Amino acid sequence: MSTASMVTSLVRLREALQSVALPLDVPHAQESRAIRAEMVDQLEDYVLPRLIQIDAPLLAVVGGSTGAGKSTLVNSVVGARVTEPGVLRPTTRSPVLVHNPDDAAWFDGARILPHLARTTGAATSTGTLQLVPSEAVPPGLAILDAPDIDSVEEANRSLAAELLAAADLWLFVTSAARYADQVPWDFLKAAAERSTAVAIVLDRTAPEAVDEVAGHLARMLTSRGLRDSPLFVVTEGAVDDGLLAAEMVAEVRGWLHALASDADARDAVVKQTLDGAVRSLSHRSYDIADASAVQAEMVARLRAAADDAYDAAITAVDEASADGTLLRGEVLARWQEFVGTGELLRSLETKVGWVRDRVVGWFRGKPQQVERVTVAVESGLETLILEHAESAAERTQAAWRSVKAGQDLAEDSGADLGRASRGFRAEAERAVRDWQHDVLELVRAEGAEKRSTARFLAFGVNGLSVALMIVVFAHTAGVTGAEAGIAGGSALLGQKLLEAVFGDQAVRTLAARAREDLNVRVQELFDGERVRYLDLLDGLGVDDDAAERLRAAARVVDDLRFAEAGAAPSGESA
Ligand SMILES: Nc1nc2c(ncn2[C@@H]2O[C@H](COP(=O)(O)OP(=O)(O)OP(=O)(O)O)[C@@H](O)[C@H]2O)c(=O)[nH]1
Ligand SMILES: [Mg+2]
Repeated sequence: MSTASMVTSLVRLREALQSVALPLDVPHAQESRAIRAEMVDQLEDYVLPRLIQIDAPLLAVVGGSTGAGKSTLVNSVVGARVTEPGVLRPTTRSPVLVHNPDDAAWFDGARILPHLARTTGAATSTGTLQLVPSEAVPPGLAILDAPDIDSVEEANRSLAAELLAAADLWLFVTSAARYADQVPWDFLKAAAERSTAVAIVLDRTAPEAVDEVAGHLARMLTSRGLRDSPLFVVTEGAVDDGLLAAEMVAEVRGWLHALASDADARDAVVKQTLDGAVRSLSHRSYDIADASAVQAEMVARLRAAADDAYDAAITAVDEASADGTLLRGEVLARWQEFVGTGELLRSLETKVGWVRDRVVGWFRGKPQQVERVTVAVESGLETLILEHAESAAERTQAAWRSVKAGQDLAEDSGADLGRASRGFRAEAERAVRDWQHDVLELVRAEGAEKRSTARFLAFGVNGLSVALMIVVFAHTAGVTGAEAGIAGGSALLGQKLLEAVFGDQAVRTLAARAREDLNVRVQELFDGERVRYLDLLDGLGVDDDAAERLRAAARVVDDLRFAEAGAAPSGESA
């Protein structure tokens, strides 16, 4: 294998893993986050440093249940009191790494376990790694005494897991009393799945129980895929100043020393663990990619809920502002007050000259009535917009609350997302007034060339503007025909009035433009509301492409693994 390309591909895999955002509490998200963190740690703690420096000493991590005798075993194997055993459980909190003084350079830097601060004195914190140089450890081998894996202390447990993930070799210590416990077997199962090199030490076992216990343990190892792991027995013996008699640990010690001195055997152990770790990282990457896709789907679903609600609100206001809905109540009453019911209409249908005379005088006297129509239109439109803003917020919130991820997101935002936003009423008022101003300007511009005409002057910009608004409100209602009723009749009157001044083609264009202006303003208003939800989703940093990037990165790793397997078959296929 080209180490350089494998390193590159694993660095990319790590980046792809880190760029996956898993913020939403969809099912299994918690688990996926933990796995991802573990994977990134393993890449940094072990896989990358090991690949880059394949000659580094073999690191044997001594792990197992509390009180199994790990620290005592390490001292006994080394032949010196390098780590503190104890009566109080758990004893070992800060990991102790014993190495030959010549190998110091491999460990005092941040090559492996970069998150742990190095210390050479006794340490009691889980955040430090105590380094102990000792001539009693052969060059090429380092032994790490880890905290217990089944600790009552969470920090101990997770540190133990991280240390085991950084091991070339697990020296798994168990005792006659503890060997059937669940936690150690969960760890051993993970080791078997990853093909991590493991040796088991059955510790603290009474000589008369050795046959029975060791036999049972060996069967358990076989049935759990660890048949090839060496099993050592250390019988319960007298502990003198933290050490067991040398001959009691001679077998373990001999095996470790042989490994240290045999470069091929050592390489085989390192390769087994490293290949297994890489394989498992690539497998788990596909699971994380799936988890990432689930996040993206949830974001899309929540986004669609907001979009559906606000698109529906925009459509509803658009329709209601053109289908005659607004030509009721106050608007209709004020408009009729302004134009009268039938009289003006009849006037408009008769001779033009007569119209001018009648109408001119008639409008001149009604400036306050124009203003009242304007006010009624303003409040009618505002009410319509506000109602739909409220219902869109309610609808979005209800949809978000129907899934836990959405509910959490809404709650964590601290905003009242089930209602229109606080400043919305004022914004809607401003938008409606701005629209009315637009309409006025439209009419003014259209009338610019006709300004001199008596009719334009007579009706005035204000009167013609409200007429145009009324025409807009009946745009799709059909202003003629019996079904249009009073509202239709009133709108028809507005239309006739405008046509008398501008001509019918111009009125159609003006109405279409006024309606379009209103739609744009309504759309902007609702987009401003919708963005409250979209901003929350965008803030999550969930990227649609993250899953595919991660899969692609894992495929590159797989391709390199397969290429290597093809070049030098190792028996391992997937
Ligand atoms: N008699 C006897 N006592 C032992 C033996 N191994 C360990 N002990 C004692 O058991 C206690 C715990 O041993 P440790 O070596 O500290 O156990 P540990 O696995 O490192 O424990 P933690 O660091 O808490 O996970 C100590 O009091 C040891 O002296 C043994 O083989 N025989
Ligand atoms: Mg200990």
